[in-house]
Amino acid sequence: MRLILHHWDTDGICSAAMLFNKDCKNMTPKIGNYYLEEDEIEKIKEEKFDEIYVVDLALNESSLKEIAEISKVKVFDHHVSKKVNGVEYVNPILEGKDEEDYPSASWVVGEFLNEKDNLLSFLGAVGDWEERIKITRFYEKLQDFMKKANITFEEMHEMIYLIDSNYKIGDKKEVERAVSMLSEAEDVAEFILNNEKWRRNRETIEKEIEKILNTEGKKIGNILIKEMDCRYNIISTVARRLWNKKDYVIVVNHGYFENECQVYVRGNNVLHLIQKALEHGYVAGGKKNVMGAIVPREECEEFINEILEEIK
Ligand SMILES: [Mn+2]
Repeated sequence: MRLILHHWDTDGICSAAMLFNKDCKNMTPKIGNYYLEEDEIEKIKEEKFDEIYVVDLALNESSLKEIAEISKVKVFDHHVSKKVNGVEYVNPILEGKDEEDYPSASWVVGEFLNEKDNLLSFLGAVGDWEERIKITRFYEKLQDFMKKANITFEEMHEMIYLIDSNYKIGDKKEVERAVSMLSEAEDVAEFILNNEKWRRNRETIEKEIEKILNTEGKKIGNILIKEMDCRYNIISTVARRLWNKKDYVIVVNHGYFENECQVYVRGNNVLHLIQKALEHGYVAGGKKNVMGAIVPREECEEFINEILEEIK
């Protein structure tokens, strides 16, 4: 039996669905965690898997080391990460390939399985890049596919929103179920677009986001600060919608974790902020335009002040 450990977003779910068969089980970490908790490791130990695939998941080094001691581990990914000894990697980015040629884990998996011409493989890429995929050289491939499959970009986008509604609403079980369902669906597009449960999720989330966008934020110079108290994992969506693509926006959610705050910053270059968060020992990550960090409640205010000092 093989375990597929995957990210909870569209790319993670689609990549896992492509790799899934009847000899697999799949699992996502607790949503929001980029590591495995003690009981999750125990569970993996008990099941005595022959092999573990880690898919589109930037798992922290110590979790990866722990599961590598339990079983053979193969990582399918497109994130930059530090290699762990004894783990096998299918990650062209680590071999120096360009992210425009490997925009998602699903595309990496598609190449591995020789199934690139697959809706799931493209969905992962659109999920990770959204509109920005249009300014990459990958877009030509996507356009060819959409034309052949008779699917519009808006429909692709809609599918992503529906798949992602599961993690945003915090339904880990449904995230996990989605993998086998997508892998077994006869018409994947139809299955996603007509999924009643996912559509209801989407409405709930959309209402919540609207509510947050309509509350007043705080402005310090050009920096917008928005605080929220929401039990859904929608902070990245809120931050993206608030960002005007030139100034900084800081979003803090007090309501998702019990003892920590989620902190998101969007700006033209926030790499130095990721570095800062990591120096504090926080679970943090991101890309050039976005930083996400999980900050202990009592350190949150101070960390925000530190960010402000850094960027204003
Ligand atoms: Mn991804």
